[in-house]
Amino acid sequence: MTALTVAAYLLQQLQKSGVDHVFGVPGDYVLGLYRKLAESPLQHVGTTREDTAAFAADGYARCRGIGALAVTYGVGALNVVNAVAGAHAESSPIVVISGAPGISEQRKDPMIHHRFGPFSFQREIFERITCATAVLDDPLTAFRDIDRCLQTAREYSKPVYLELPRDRLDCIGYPIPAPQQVRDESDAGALVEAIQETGQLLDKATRPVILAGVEIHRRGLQDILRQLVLNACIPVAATLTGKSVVGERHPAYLGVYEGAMGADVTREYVEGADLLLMLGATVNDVDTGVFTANLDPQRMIHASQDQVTIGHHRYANVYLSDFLSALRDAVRAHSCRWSWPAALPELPAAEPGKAMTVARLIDSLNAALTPEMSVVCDVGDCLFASLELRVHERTHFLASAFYTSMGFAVPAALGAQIGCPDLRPLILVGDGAFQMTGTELSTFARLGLDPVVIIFNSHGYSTERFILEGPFNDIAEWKFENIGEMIGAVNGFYAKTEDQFEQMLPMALNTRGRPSLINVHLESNDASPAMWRLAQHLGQRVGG
Ligand SMILES: Cc1ncc(C[n+]2csc(CCOP(=O)(O)OP(=O)(O)O)c2C)c(N)n1
Repeated sequence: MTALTVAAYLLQQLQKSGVDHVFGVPGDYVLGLYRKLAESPLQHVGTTREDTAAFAADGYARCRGIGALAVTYGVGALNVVNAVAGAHAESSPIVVISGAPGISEQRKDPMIHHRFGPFSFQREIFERITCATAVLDDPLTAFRDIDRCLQTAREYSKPVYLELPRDRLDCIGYPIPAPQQVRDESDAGALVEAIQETGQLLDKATRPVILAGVEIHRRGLQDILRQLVLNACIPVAATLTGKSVVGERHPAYLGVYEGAMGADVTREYVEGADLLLMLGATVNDVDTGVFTANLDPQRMIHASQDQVTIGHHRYANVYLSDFLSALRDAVRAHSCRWSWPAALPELPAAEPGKAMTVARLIDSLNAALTPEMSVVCDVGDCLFASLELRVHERTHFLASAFYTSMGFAVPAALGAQIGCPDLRPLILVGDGAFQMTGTELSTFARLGLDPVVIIFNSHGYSTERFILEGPFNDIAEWKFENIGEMIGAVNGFYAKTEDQFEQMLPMALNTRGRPSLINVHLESNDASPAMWRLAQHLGQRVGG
């Protein structure tokens, strides 16, 4: 076996684990690695900022199973903290590689640029927002540390951090085998009993419903879920963070359940179930519509990542994947008759001169969506509006729906389109969020990629306005449609009325090889149906 350097091994193992692209901005502490990257089969994708590199790696990971970025010490690494914390909260496995001053440099404790405290600080910060970290300072253990971190990222579907002192890049490492991480097995007895009890309850139930959540996507269980739904003939709703874990145009699909924020029909169906199977669904304020969900724990089977609870019974060490597979195999196959309308209603013709609304915008996008498109959505009312959007296939809806960091969508879509080039991203983003990271469209333009960006331009931070009105929610009005003049070839459009939008959307969709953007002017007092439902439920605006 030929001897490998630490840098060569890192790049080789990244590629073996499924990474073909590394996002990031260079800097002198990481330049050595960038040189090796340029000589390797991996491709570097330069971004305009480090945080957008991390969002891009996150989008890439959600499509491909793992993503990576490489940044310089201090200024670069600290720039990615929010995006990496988001990937941690959202269970997206990204590998953060930071260059660092050499170990021999660090020994003299010098005041060198980008230093912000003891040299150990940076790793300590990342310790708290990743599931494994390593400083590759010792060639004897570096290979083992690399393997441990990559394995852990996959196993837990969370970010990991690798720090590479610049004088260790070319050190020959040692192939000490990593301690085999044995995947935890479900407790066989508990699994059998959990399946038995579930089967008995299902036999008695007359209106069972599945509520599928984000863990189904992160553990790659969509196919098993689909088979379970079809075998058992149980209709299925998704949570917002789990949106698109089941095909949203299938007749078994009930829509997104989000308490008072979700559509009434979905809410009534889910809350009216006599048995609710919560599969991989997390309980948080987003998925419960700010805790307006009304679900009875006594009529619920809740399978989370490593346990199943049925009423007061808790089956510990029963893993979601094992429970789902066993349940799929245990239920009798039926030929199903779904009572739910599969087809979406026809889009009424645009009324010339009629002001565009959020509701109409979503209806128009529903009519235009194809199975070759993914939807990448930012935070703000576009996220709530997306409840009504029906994407074609599973996992084709990406959002920072739980961590809710503004600025996610444009860069995450970059990673998604590079990671899965067969899917063209439709990016939904508010004017505020676009002002944060929208200039990353420049990278799409440079690479000849062609997302379609829809700016929900409600003239400021309307989600915040809904909670508390004030001048702090006003932002500058940008002519987003002219962005191409500055950042490279972008097809820009401005639409204020239904007919203008109807004319421009096909033009945007028909342009390939460069991004298109439609700046959609919305009235400041307009909002998504989900937002109106919540306001109605709460009776009044908080503090408004
Ligand atoms: C990075 C970040 N900063 C602040 C917030 C708080 N926040 C949530 S929504 C929102 C307004 C978003 O404005 P815009 O993108 O225009 O969408 P809109 O609410 O108008 O639909 C803000 C400031 C956040 N979620 N993320």
